[in-house]
Parts: sequence; C-alpha cells; structure tokens
Amino acid sequence: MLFEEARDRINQAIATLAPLVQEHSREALSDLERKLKENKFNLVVLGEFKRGKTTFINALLGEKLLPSAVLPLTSIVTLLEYGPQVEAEVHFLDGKVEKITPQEIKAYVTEKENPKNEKGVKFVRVLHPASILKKGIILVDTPGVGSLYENNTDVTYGFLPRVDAGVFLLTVDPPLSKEEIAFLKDVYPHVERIFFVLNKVDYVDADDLNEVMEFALGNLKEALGSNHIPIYPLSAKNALEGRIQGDEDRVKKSGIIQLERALEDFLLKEKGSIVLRSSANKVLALLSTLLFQVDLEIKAATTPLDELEKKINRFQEIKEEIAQERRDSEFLFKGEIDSLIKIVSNDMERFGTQKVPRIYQKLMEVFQANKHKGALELSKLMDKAMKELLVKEFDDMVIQENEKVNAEYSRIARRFADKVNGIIDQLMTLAAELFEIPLERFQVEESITEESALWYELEDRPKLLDLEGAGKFISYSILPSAVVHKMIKTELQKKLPEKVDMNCGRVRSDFVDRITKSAMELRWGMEQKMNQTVAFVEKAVQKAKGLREKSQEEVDAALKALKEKKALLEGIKRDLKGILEQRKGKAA
Ligand SMILES: Nc1nc2c(ncn2[C@@H]2O[C@H](COP(=O)(O)OP(=O)(O)OP(=O)(O)O)[C@@H](O)[C@H]2O)c(=O)[nH]1
Ligand SMILES: [Mg+2]
Repeated sequence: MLFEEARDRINQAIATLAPLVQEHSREALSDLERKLKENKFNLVVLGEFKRGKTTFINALLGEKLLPSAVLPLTSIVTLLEYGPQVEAEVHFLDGKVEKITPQEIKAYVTEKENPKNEKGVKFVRVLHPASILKKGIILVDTPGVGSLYENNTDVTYGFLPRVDAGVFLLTVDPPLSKEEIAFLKDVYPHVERIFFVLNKVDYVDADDLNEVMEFALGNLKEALGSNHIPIYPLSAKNALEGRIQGDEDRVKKSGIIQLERALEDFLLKEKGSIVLRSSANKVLALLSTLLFQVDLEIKAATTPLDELEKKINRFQEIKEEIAQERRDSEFLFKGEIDSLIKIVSNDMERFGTQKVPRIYQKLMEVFQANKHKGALELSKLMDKAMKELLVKEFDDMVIQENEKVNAEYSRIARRFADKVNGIIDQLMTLAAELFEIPLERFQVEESITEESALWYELEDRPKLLDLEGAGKFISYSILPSAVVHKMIKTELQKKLPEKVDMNCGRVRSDFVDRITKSAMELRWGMEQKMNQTVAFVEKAVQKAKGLREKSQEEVDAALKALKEKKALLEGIKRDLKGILEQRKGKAA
C-alpha cells in the first residue's frame, strides 16, 4: 500500500472517530491529522535532567539557541520546526499565542525565569532553517525528568503520547541509573523508534569509554529484552562549540556526524512509515476504549433485566472488595510516608548534634588566627565566619538529604502507583469477564504523572540565617580584649546551637511539607483514576439499564444503532491493523 493511500485511510478513521470521542482525545486526533498531512513527526529528545538534551539540540542547530545550564533548567517543551528564518512563539495554556524574539525564549522555558510555569506556558514553538528540520522532522526539547522539580517531570510525561521517535540521552557518569531504566520503560510503549546516545564522552578516555558502553549496552539489552541496540557516543558540548568556532576536526571527533547520519538515514527510509504506524497505533488505542464501551452497552442492553441486576450487584461487590484493597495500599503508603518523615527528623537531629561542635571548632580556628585584631573587627569577622560556615554546612546537607529523600520517595510512590494501577487493571478485567466482553489491552486514558519525583525547590528554600544580631558586638569595643574575647566566645557558644537548631527546624518542616504535599497529590490522583474507571463501567451499564425501561421498539432501535457503531469501529480497527501489518518495524 502506498503512503498516500494508507494516509488517506487513517485520515478517514480520524474523521469518523472525532465526533465520538471526548474533547482532549479530539485534540490529540487533530494533532495526528496535521502531522499526517505534513508528513512530519516528532523526534523527541528525552532523558533525565542534565544529560545534555538542550546542548545536543543546539549542536544539531549549530548555535546556542536554547538555554542550557548546570542546574536543572528546561521546564517547558520546545518544538523546533523548519522555517526559512529563526522565529519563535509562545503558546499559552489559555490558548493565546505570542510572538517573541529568540533571545526571549529563555524567559519562558526555564525553571529559573518561569518557576513552576507561573507564566502559564503550554509550549514554545521555534522555526529554524537547520537542514535536519527541513527534512521533515519536528525536533522536541523536553524538561529532564527525575530532578527536584516535579513539574518538569510531569511536563515530559504529559508529552509522551505525542512522541513518535525518541532520542534517549544517557551520560558516561553515571552510565545508566535505576531511575533511567524506569523512565525508559515508561517511554518505550509510546515510541516507534528510539536512538540511544551516550553523551559527555569528553569526560572519559577511550578505554573507559569502551567499558561504559559495554555496561550501558548490557543493561539496556536486559531492560528492554532486545539484542540489537546501537548506542551513539557523543560529546554534545564539543559538537556545539566546534560548530560555533568552525572547528571541523572538533566536530568530527564529537561523534555528532555519525549520529546525524543515522538520523537522516532513518528519516529517508522510514519516516513515512513511522508517521503512519505511529498514527495508526494512537488511533487504535483510542478505538479499544470506544469498542469496550459499545460492547458493554450492547451486552447490558441484551441481558435479561434480572440477570443484569445480578451482574450490576456483583460488580458493586467487586468494587467494594477492590475499594478495600485500595484502602489497604493507601494505608501502607501512608505508613511509609510517615517513616520517611521520621527519617528526615532523625537526620536533622543527628546533623545538629554532630555539626555544632565541629563548626565551633572551625570557628575557634578562625578566632585564633584573628584574635590580635580589634574588638569590632574581630566580632564582625566571627559573625561572618559563623554565617559562612552555617550556610555551607546547611547547603551541603540540604542537597544530600534531598537526594536521599527523593530517591526514597520515588520508590514509595512508584510502589503505590503500581499497586493502584494493578487494581484498576483487575477492575477492568473483572468487568470484562462479568459482562463477557473481550478486553483488549485496555488503557485508561491518563498520563503517568503520579510517579514523579518529590516536589522540592532548592532555590526558594527557607532563609537559613537571620543575623541581625551582628551589631550587638559593637558595644564591646570599649572593653579590654580579654573580656571581649571571652564575651565573643560565650556569645558564639550560645548562638551557634540556637542557629543550628532553628535552621534544622526550618529545613525539617520544609521537607515535611513537601513530602506531605507530594503524597497527597499522588493519592488524590490515584483516587481520581480509580473513580474514573468505575464511573466508566457504571455509566455504560446504567445507560443500558435505562434503555431497558423503554419500549421494545426503542430498545431495538438503540441496539441497532449500537451494533452499527460497533461494526463501524471494528471496520476501522481492521483497516488500521492491516496498515500496521504491512509496515512492521524498535531500537534504531
Ligand atoms: N563535558 C560535557 N558537558 C556537557 C555536554 N553536554 C552538555 N554538557 C553540560 O551539561 C550541562 C547540562 O546541559 P543541558 O543541555 O542544559 O542539559 P539538559 O539535559 O537540557 O538539562 P535539563 O533541561 O535541566 O534537563 C551543561 O552545563 C552543559 O554544558 C558534553 O558533551 N560534555
Ligand atoms: Mg534542557
């Protein structure tokens, strides 16, 4: 079948389905339609935070167009499409679109300048003349997942249904983490083709690189159960800088040429096919939901009323049992969250008791080195030293503690989410069995944002210190130095534990707030998901039951309409499956 013919048939399917689906699915359908028409697809750059996604995209463009940095940065999806000159526009959540200059991109897509997306940006679209874009791909920069910024993880997960092909960035350090494997597994069902890139190879020499490649490869093979997984080594930094400086040799050594070649090769041979398959698959996923609903309605409308009542009652019972199971896992989840909070409290306490003597000792070293100085100068100096030492110690501790809490929280959250997802699956299977309906890879229309990392922000963490007291030392300046020294020491001995204690308290309550908030949101999200599933089944059954109270003619007419709808949906399904059969295709 030719591309055009297949495309027309998918378009027909979309046109038929559009009036039958809900608003947000309709949006997704019209998106598919546009991509089919333009024969373009989304090549999405994915990975954990700070793997160099944005740098890689800039290297492909040959200029520092998008902002990159050392701290978790990209917070908004940016789509890059071909255009004769560079242009940029912001698409807001409320539907507004605003033209901006390329220099202004930063103000919208970074965590720093648009914290928690307070500007309400949906995505940024950039036109650029780069040749790779001209060949018909839409290059997409996504926020890194797994960082302290939960929102960034959410944004990327929300985009997964629109990924056609992916570039998954790993780095040499660490070569492949547990979190990355977990993320990859979430990505995998959404993509038709995935390219693995091992970035930052400039950090290692050739021997180490081989070792790292072997390691990553072995783990990827195991995780994905595939034997053929090419990995492209890359230094996005060298590629970008080489291109900016016109240093051909540096560009060549960076590995970007091989990767571009692979991407272009793939574009040339498979783009059309990918566009078709990816669209067909997305429409099929929607179809399975619609078919289940129709089946359920038909079944309910043809089951004798008393039997139907029995089935409804049985479903209610199952629902109750499952609700109990859900309460159990919620209870478990809550318990685990409480222990996590306890861990944080203990850590803070330990930090306090360990650090006070150590900081005091360091302060005394500063004191000894400076005690010849005048009272005023010395007291100011000590005050400054205390502030600096505290800030440093707290900074280090907060970063470490945060990593620990994050890892632990995601473990707990993932387990809970898996559990609830399992329960939902069970519910759907039972409904299917009860009403004797074929259940085919049913997907609840929902993104997977629940499994995101703990919401925590380093930037607006509580002020560590308030040191207004500094001026107090001044009045000591008229006293003899021995007295002053003693007073300063006494003051330090008194103030230091106070400050440490107060700030431990602040950090603790900050952590507790964030853990509690994240946990609450997760529970709420999972509950919504459960309720939606139950409502979905109940709505179909109730609709059919309502029908049974009408005249036989009306029932017959409704049944006829339902059966026609079913035949229509099945026809579309067969057609799409046929298209897929002809174009089989995962790791590139
Ligand atoms: N040494 C080295 N550093 C790199 C390379 N690629 C990126 N970096 C650096 O890594 C840091 C992160 O790069 P970004 O491109 O912002 O990473 P990102 O994946 O877009 O980060 P998020 O948007 O926060 O997820 C920056 O300091 C880059 O300069 C590379 O190949 N080698
Ligand atoms: Mg980025």
